[in-house]
Amino acid sequence: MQFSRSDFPEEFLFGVATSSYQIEGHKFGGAGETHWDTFARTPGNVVRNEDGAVACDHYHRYTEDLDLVQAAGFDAYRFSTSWARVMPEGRGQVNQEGLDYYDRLTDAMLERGLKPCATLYHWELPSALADLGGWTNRDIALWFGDFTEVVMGRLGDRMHSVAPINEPWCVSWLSHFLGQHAPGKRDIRATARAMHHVLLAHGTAIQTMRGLGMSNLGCVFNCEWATPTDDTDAAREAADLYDAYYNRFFLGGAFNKAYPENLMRGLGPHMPKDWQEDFGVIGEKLDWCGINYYTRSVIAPAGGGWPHLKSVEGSLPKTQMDWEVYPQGLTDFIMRAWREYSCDVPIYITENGMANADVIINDEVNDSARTRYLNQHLAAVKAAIDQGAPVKGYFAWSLLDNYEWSLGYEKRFGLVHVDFETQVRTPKDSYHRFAAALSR
Ligand code: IFM
Repeated sequence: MQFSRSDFPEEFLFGVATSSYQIEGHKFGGAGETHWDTFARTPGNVVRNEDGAVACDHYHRYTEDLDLVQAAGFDAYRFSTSWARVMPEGRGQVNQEGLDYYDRLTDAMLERGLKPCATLYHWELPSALADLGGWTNRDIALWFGDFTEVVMGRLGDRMHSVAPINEPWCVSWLSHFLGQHAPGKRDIRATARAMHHVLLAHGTAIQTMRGLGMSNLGCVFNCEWATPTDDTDAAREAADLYDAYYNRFFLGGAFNKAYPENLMRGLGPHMPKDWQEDFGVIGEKLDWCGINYYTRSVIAPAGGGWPHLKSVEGSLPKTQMDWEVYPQGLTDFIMRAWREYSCDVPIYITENGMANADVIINDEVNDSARTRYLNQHLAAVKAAIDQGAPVKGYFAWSLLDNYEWSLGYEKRFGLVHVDFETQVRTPKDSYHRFAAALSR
């Protein structure tokens, strides 16, 4: 690594991130069925129809995994809680086994000196709630508030930080407009509702946690830089609209209590009734802003229906996901979030990393491409800090190779290699280099 801990401000947190469905093994511990289980079982949705039934078996191996986090010298561990593990039907009865598991997990972090950074929802919606319309049903905000109360009523006294929902764009647009994630809808009315309700649920959860006396509450946005394909007005407008529904809708709703006008021209007719009246809840004051950053998209105008745009192939080097490596976008997003949205509250990079076709040779994984990617993006964070941005931490995605949603187990994002047959963990070269950098 080209950096050391001392290159960053004294209190700067370094961590790794994971999520429940991607690593735990959903079939263990009495968890209820989720929309990802059935989405994965439906042909054509997920590579080889793979699901999270076993994943990395973190449910049983969490102490071994947290030992790896501690041994590398990380300060914090970002994890998520599975709604269906805690409340198998999404409402009503609590699965004590599930709640006990998160209780043990939390204590195991604290015993290792790791700060627990929770995300309440990272995509596995209980099927019983999906049956009721899931994110398109306004009541989801209330159901989510109840779930928040149950989980944080038990864990809240030991959390370092909490975000209600991971990546609202993925929960709504990716899953209801593009149909690439569960529930696999492609419907503009469903999309508009899901986009608004995901923010309403976010605000409701923040209010619930404030009611429990909790602090250090934030939101985790996935941000993707939109570059116009050329210098024409049409390309610039297309990129601006992409930026509006990917980035500005969510940042703007949560921090500025407003949605982008160019987006509302197309989406407005499909929004739920009286949506403007919900900003009091959606815009609940936050203590920090989380940015997940991986790549940019190059955007061109296109025919067909609204939004009349498409992503086109860019010219930069790409990762195993086919995502362009564009570290400048991270600096630019931090500066923009700071100036236009989060202002004086701390910014955390809550996810950043790359998938790579890693293989074990002689018990080692040489993933120099990942080390290079991490170096470039940490330099991008540093550049923003040097310009005055209040960035207070960085979490690498991910600790372990895991279930990459519709791409199954093929794409490897981990600092630690996982053999999904034997569950053997092998720290990659990037893990060792990160550990060395943190010790300096
Ligand atoms: O694996 C995902 C994670 O669940 C959310 N953020 C992006 C990661 C890589 O695609």
